[in-house]
Amino acid sequence: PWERIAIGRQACVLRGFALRWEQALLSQVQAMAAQAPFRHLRTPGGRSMQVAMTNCGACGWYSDAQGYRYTATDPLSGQPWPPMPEAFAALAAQAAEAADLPPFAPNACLINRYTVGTRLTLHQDEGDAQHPIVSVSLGLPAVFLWGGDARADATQKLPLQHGDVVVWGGVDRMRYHGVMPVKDGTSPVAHPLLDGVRINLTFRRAG
Ligand code: MD3
Ligand code: FE
Repeated sequence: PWERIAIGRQACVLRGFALRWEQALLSQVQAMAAQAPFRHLRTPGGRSMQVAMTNCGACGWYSDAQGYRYTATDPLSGQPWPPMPEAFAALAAQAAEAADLPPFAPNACLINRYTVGTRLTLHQDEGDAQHPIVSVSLGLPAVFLWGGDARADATQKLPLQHGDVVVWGGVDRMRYHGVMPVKDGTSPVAHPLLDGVRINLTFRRAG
């Protein structure tokens, strides 16, 4: 009961694709946030990010005054990031397959938390374009901004709902993107983790 919508030559939305993993995703994110709490990272320029973040998997995305990088341990605790649950890796691999992209084995999962009013300004993700990116939306809906290869290129607005998955590979991997300020509303599923928030899981191959 999911639907695939092309948004680029090698990018698509899989509407409702994550719903069969919903309960596993919610309970596992809650468990890992108890170990590696959501926090507001600092940009290299010294600003605190609006989106709160944590990670699971062998490599965690991190940013501070020293710059952006992937770390094996959570700098807050000195402990490894929580391991990537089987269900997460399975969802990411099956989403890449559903998007007709090569086999995908993520080793990094960045977990973004947006409260009402939070946005993510237009940016480009670094990284290895050999590997796709799989992104899962949970909780409050959001409007994704989908641009081109240059910051000044026109952007398209793409509404994303609870359970939607977006996959980007190859030629679409370096496109500019962002998230419009999240509007107040109610999550389609009642869960303490989703109270007034949007959660996004972003799977990557790093290192
Ligand atoms: C599009 N997160 O964490 S999905 C990010 O919804 C990020 O939280 C957004 O942008 C969110 O960097 C958007 C992830 C995403 C990642 C890489 C992309 C979207 C992308 C690469 C190309 C195009
Ligand atoms: Fe991004």
